Amino acid sequence: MTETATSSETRGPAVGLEQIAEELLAADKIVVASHLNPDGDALGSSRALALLLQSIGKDVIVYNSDPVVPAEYAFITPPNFTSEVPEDIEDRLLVAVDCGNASRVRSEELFERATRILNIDHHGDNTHFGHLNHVRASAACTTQLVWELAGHLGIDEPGREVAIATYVGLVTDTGRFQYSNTTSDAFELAAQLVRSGVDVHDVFTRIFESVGWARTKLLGTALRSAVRTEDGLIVATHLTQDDFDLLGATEDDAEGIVDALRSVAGTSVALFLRDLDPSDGLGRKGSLRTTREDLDVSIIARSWNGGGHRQAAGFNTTDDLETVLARVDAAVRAQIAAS
Ligand SMILES: [Mn+2]
Repeated sequence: MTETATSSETRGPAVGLEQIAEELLAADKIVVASHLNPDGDALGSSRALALLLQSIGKDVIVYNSDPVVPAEYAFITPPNFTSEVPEDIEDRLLVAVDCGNASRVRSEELFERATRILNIDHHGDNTHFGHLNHVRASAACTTQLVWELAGHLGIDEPGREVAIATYVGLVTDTGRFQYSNTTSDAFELAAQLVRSGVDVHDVFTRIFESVGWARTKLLGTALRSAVRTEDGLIVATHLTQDDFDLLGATEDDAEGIVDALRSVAGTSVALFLRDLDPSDGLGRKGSLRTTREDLDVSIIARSWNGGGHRQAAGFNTTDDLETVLARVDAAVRAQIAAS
């Protein structure tokens, strides 16, 4: 197995949320950062944390290397949202949310210039890149941790806006309360959030019932060109830059495709590869999903220096579909043989 970044990136200890709160309370200026191609949990936890900190008088900036919030998440755009590294970054406490490793933020400058880093996350393979790290793999989403943090910050009533942002992270990271991370805690949190004013149907309509035409057609293209191994164990597809250009689709429009592949009967692992905007210089992006408890696709993603959860992981590569599929196929069968 390829060595992970864990040992080289580890900066500090694992701590409880009280210690995270203590540092936040002592800071005047803070920058909250999350991962590129932000999802509901990245944006939800960025927004929830920023609103909480603002409510206790902190000067907060929210950083993301992606300057555009996906349309379905526009309603939870974090306050003071920017893709520029703050000029006064040295004076700001950096808090990374929902990032398994520092490179997920995709700003070397941010991490090089920041003098103090806190890390709040729920990815099991988190590298503990913060000076203080609160990583809880049992949490369904990072917003769950931020919601809990509110109490440690002395905020008993986080309010409706924080509840909505928290709920978005919860409903998206649990696959609408269907993935295996949907514990009784997840439902208890949902109940609390509804009591705090979340309109579940309104959130559903905004996120899941507002699918753009380009996205719908892109899913069609992905399904038409899908392939699978002879025994159906692995289903895979690849979208080229041309596929995106023809439909005027963006990377955000690719969300949900890998889940459609995974839902095919008999599939253990779904693989989705797509070309990224050439100006990004990142080659292709791969996503892996498994429905099996005995498989860990994050290990496979790490062989391309990617990462994620046991059941959902991603990586960047310049390899083509055939090469990627061959490596995934071999790794999956080796894991099955060993289990
Ligand atoms: Mn998450």
